[in-house]
This record gives sequence, structure tokens and C-alpha cells, in this order.
Amino acid sequence: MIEEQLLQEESSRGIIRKINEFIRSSPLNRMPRNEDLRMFSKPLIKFADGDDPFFNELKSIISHEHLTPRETLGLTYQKNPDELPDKISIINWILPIIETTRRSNRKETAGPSRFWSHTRWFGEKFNNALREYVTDILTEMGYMAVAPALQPYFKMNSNEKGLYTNWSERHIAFAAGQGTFGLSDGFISAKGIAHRCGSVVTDMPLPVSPRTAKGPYDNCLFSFDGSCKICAARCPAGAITAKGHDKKKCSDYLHSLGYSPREFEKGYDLDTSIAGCGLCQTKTPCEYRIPLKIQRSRKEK
Ligand code: B12
Ligand code: SF4
Ligand code: SF4
Repeated sequence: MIEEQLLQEESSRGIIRKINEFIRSSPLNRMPRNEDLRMFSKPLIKFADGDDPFFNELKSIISHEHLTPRETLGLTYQKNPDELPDKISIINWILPIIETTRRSNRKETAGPSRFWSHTRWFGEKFNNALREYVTDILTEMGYMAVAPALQPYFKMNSNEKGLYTNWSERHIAFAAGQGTFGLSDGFISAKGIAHRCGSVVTDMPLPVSPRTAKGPYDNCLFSFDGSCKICAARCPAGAITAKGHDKKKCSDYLHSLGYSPREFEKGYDLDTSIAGCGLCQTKTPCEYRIPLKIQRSRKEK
């Protein structure tokens, strides 16, 4: 048993080392036209148990279509999920957005800064390259591995609340103990809410990271003591209220920014088809850390 644990620890250290190196050295993690800037800083990497009962709960929290990790491996390798190995793991990463980008977005009030928009577009291309890289290193070692977000069966649908997918990276991050949601719907990790995240499912046995949050909104000040709501005040679409985040309002606003000539008039050079926004993720107490008030109260306990 102890030997198995040591092996798992060693495997996890190897994976963490390789991901860190990829983030440091990949030319895809460079800000277009500002090559001296990396889009993301050192990641937070954690592991979830693929058979955590939480994944079945997601079928009611998100949709019955949301896949369990076992289902994704089964679909990819055309196997019955029950015939897969006993231990399934998930590797989850949080890619913190660099300070230069966050600072540039803090100044904005109507739409994203150019750096933020480029991080939305080119940063996600890098995130996809990382998904592929992690899948490749695992399969080269003889393990099964899949990045569900890159699969042909990855789907985006909508219901009365707005858009949703059958593989929600934020809920995977929650399962891996990376943090919790906030009033804005954004995911507040130890490095805050301004990040992008991703995951890979594998049969490589890995040590499960502990999930310390008691509730799904523990890292948000509004949930903590009813205060803050700064994200709501920052949102140009009026999509955030004490009741939460209106995905449809948010999504309509983002689409209105997508190709808006207004952006060009303002001197932006977006050259992307998706603008993003993220005003609710900058100039907030949760931007790059868990709000200090919450951190202090945890230390006192
Ligand atoms: C569809 C989508 C959108 C839609 C809808 C957003 C949404 N809230 O779902 C629109 C177009 C509006 C959108 C906007 C943005 N997005 Co978007 N989007 C996605 C996508 C593709 C799927 C999200 C999904 O499936 N949601 C499912 C629904 C059901 O979940 P939800 O709202 O997240 O979850 C709520 C409930 O489940 C609730 N809940 C209720 N009961 C319970 C019980 C428990 C136990 C738990 C845990 C939760 C829970 O908790 C959640 C919060 O309220 C993901 C990528 C991915 N594959 O995950 C990126 C993603 C969520 N987007 C991201 C980003 C960055 C953005 C933007 C900032 C745009 C930008 N880049 O500038 C904005 C921010 C909007 C916001 N305030 O959250 C990041 C999020 C990073 C973060 N820090 O949170 C993601 C993860 C992309 C990525 N790879 O990093 N997005
Ligand atoms: S800005 Fe305040 S209310 Fe909004 S998600 Fe962050 S901590 Fe929560
Ligand atoms: S909720 Fe949507 S529209 Fe509002 S600030 Fe956040 S990303 Fe922008």
C-alpha cells in the first residue's frame, strides 16, 4: 500500500514537472506581438479521483448529458466504462493570467483590454496545446488518456439558464480541490478568479488532492458575509446580481463585443472573433487570490 502511494507521488511529481516546463517553454504561451510576455504564469496542478461520486451529482447540477470521467475514457477507447481499470484519475490545471494583462483589464469599463482578449483567444489555443501535450505524454507511457474538451463528442448546449457543456472544466477544478465558484459564476482558486483551466482523464494512478471547501461558494466574499458584489458593479451588461450570474445577458453582451466596430474605434486591435470580457474577474478582491478577509478568518480558526 505504502509502495503504491510512493509510486503515485512520484508519477504526480513527474507530471507536474512536465506541465510546468511546457508552460515555461512553449512558444504558444506567448502574447501575440509581445513575445516577451507569457500569457500564463506558474500553474496550479491538482488531481481528482475519477470515481468521485461528485461526478454523478453533476448530472443533476449541470445536465444528465454531463459525462463522468469513466464515460469519457469509455467513449474514447470504445470500451464499456465498467471494464476500464479500477483507478481513474483526473489531472486538472489552473493557468493564472499574468499581472500585466489583469492590470490592463482593470482599467476597462465597457469591454476587454487587448491583452485580455488575446488571452481569451490565443490563451485557449495554448490551453488546447497543453491538453494535447498531457494526453501525449501519458499515452507514450502506455496509459489511456483523454482531454474531453477536445473530443468530437464534446458538446455545447443551452437550456433555460443559458449555455452549458458536457464537460465543465470549472466543476472538474472543484472536484480536484482547486477552489470554489463565486457570485459571478467565476471559479476562485488559490491564485484567484482571473485564469483559464483545463483537464485530462487517465488510468494512471495519481494521488487524490484533498477537497477542503465545505460549500460550492466558500471562496466568495458575498457568500462569506453578504458583502462585496464588486463583480456586479463592474459588469457592463448588468448580468450579475445578488441572485447570481445571468448567462444569457452575459453571453449576449460578449457577442455584441465580438465584432463590434466600436472596439476598433477605441483603438483596439483585437484580430480575434471572440472578444471575451472578464471585467467581473479584474479589479475585484478575488482577482488574483482568495479574498484576504476570508483567508484571515480561516487562519483564525
Ligand atoms: C459556456 C461557457 C460560457 C458561457 C456561459 C458561462 C457559464 N457560467 O456557464 C458564456 C459565453 C456566458 C461564458 C462567459 C465567460 N467565460 Co466561459 N465558458 C463556457 C464553457 C465553454 C462551458 C461552461 C459550462 O459548461 N457551464 C455549465 C454551467 C451549468 O455551469 P456554471 O454556470 O459554470 O455553474 C454554476 C452551477 O453549476 C452552480 N452550482 C449550482 N449548484 C451547485 C452545486 C455544487 C456542489 C457546485 C460545485 C456548483 C453548483 O455553480 C456554478 C456557479 O454558479 C467553459 C469551458 C468548459 N468546458 O468548461 C468556459 C469557461 C467557464 N469560461 C471562462 C471564462 C474565462 C469566461 C469569461 C470571463 C470570458 C472571457 N474569457 O473573458 C466569461 C465569464 C462569465 C462568468 N461570469 O462566468 C473560463 C472560466 C475561468 C474562471 N475563472 O472561472 C472557462 C472555464 C474556460 C476555460 N477553459 O478556462 N462562458
Ligand atoms: S467580486 Fe466579490 S462577490 Fe464577486 S465573485 Fe469576487 S468575491 Fe465574490
Ligand atoms: S458577467 Fe459577462 S458581461 Fe459581465 S463582466 Fe463578466 S464576462 Fe463581462
